[in-house]
Amino acid sequence: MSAQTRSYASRAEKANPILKKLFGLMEEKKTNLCVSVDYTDPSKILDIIDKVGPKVCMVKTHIDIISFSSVDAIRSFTASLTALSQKHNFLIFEDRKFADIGSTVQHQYRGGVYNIVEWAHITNAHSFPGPGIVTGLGEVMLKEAKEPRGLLLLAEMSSAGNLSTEGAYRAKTLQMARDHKDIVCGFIAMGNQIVTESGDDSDDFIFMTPGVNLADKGDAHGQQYQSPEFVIGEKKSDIIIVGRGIIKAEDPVAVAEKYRAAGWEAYEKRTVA
Ligand code: 5BU
Repeated sequence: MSAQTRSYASRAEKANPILKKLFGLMEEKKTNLCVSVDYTDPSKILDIIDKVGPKVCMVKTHIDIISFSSVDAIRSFTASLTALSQKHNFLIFEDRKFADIGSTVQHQYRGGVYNIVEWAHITNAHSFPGPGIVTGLGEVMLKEAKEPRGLLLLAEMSSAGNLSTEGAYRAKTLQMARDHKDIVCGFIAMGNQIVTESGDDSDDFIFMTPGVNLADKGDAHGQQYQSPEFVIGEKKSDIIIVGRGIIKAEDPVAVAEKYRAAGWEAYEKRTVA
């Protein structure tokens, strides 16, 4: 049976620690929704997360777009975010998109002013620097993090004209993931085909898809939107990532519930066991 007709709960059984935790809380909270809270005001971010927290399995951040007044303010924000993730039982995904040689990304991941490895359960990286980016980040994850961490590789992007469809890019990205399953827990991709087209180990990975919106088709800069039904039901992704569809809505909590319900219904329809 292909992975994406299996329940999240059954996939949790043999999963690594971070996916076990994620699949478990998704099933418990009945949500495959990740909200992307792309505000720049830190208090606004924490406020909306406290409200939509019960409806999501994951909160996605761009820590470097937030207007912090000091390094202490960063510390206080990440501490509050961690407290909210415990209160509402969701994972934190810093959408950092690392893209340098292994040695440099190690510093970017653990150091600077953001200390991402300390508070983000999941982060992501481009594959174009080659396997060194995975082993570099992996060393920090496995040797320095106090709790399980996971890395997503960007196999595909949602923006028009992106280069991930060129040549062997996807196949090489997939190979990097297969070679490092203790580090790479999944992909940013438009669906699960990037794995299923060349093997039956899609079960070992989670697939997360940005570019999801119920009202719009895109934006002025090439973003392309699909529906939760299409992404989860047709493309067999596991998690929908929704930003402006929720955070710009008049009633973000009510709209988050709509996305949660749509994503979950599509999951239940495709699930056999
Ligand atoms: P939106 O408001 O739902 O369009 O926001 C989408 C978010 O997902 C935003 O934070 C992007 O940086 C992020 N994203 C994306 O849109 N497309 C991609 O391929 C990747 C990330 Br990777």
